[in-house]
Amino acid sequence: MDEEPILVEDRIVGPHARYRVITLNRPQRLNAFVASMHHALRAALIEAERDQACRALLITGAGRGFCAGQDLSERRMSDADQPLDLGATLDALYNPLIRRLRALPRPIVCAVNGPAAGAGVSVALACDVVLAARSASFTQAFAKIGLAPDAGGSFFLTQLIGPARARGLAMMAEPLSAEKAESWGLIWKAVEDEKLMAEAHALCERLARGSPAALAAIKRSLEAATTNDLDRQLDYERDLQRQLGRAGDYREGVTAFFEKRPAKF
Ligand code: T3D
Repeated sequence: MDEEPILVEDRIVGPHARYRVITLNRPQRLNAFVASMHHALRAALIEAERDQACRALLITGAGRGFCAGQDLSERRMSDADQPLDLGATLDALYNPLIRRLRALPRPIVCAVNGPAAGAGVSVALACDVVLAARSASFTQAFAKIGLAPDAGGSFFLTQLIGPARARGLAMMAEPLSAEKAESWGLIWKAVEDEKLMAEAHALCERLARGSPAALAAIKRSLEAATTNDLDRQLDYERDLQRQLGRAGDYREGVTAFFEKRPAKF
């Protein structure tokens, strides 16, 4: 397989606004991660952060799958081989990816177009708005290969659906349907298969036309709320709002409200 491990395409929505579509592109292996895919994805995310006109991201998978986590063909061992240090690959590749997705000051939409498994689920859940095709599924596949959820999987599951469901999913390693993922609050929405990409693009276009300052602040604020108590979060919200209130997007938003027109950010 020597295709590009990811495909990157920009969609223009205005003179200074576009969003970037990143497609994981190893369809024969359900877009499982290899080091080259990590490196390409890292470069694309750094570039998206640098580019002020890139106002939103869409992450999806090529072919019939979203992402099957680590490519296990890179992890085959004979009895004679030394044990692998999986902590080292998490440190070097997966954990920086999850941190980067969470810290990126742009909204990230994930379109889960088919099976997501292992760290593939974690990558989806690290995004801001997760849509999934009705035929897609989410599998905490780790237990089947003698591992525990990683790349933030244990954190996202307990945060989003609570410990009881998180334990069941992680221990049984059974696929969770997109519909159940929606009804449990793991994702934003399950969508008819044929409508998934149109809906994901419409969402990105809408976000790319939105206030970059507000969207970046919302992302930071909701991230901070996962660890702050109410007292600290009230202070955090005050400080953010103080910054936003001094910025041009707020001025334009209020002016547009009174002029009864859509705001131009
Ligand atoms: O290692 C480290 O650095 C630590 C980090 C670990 C992070 C992790 O993600 S560990 C977890 C790794 N992932 C898995 O264990 C998932 C394995 N895959 C599956 O459980 C299933 O394939 C799916 C539930 C994702 C989808 O099932 P299904 O029935 O729709 O498809 P399939 O027939 O199983 O797979 C289709 C092909 O993709 C197949 O190849 P073939 O037979 O057509 O040539 C299959 O081998 C390949 N494939 C699927 N997942 C992987 C994979 N090849 C390599 N690695 C995979 N993860």
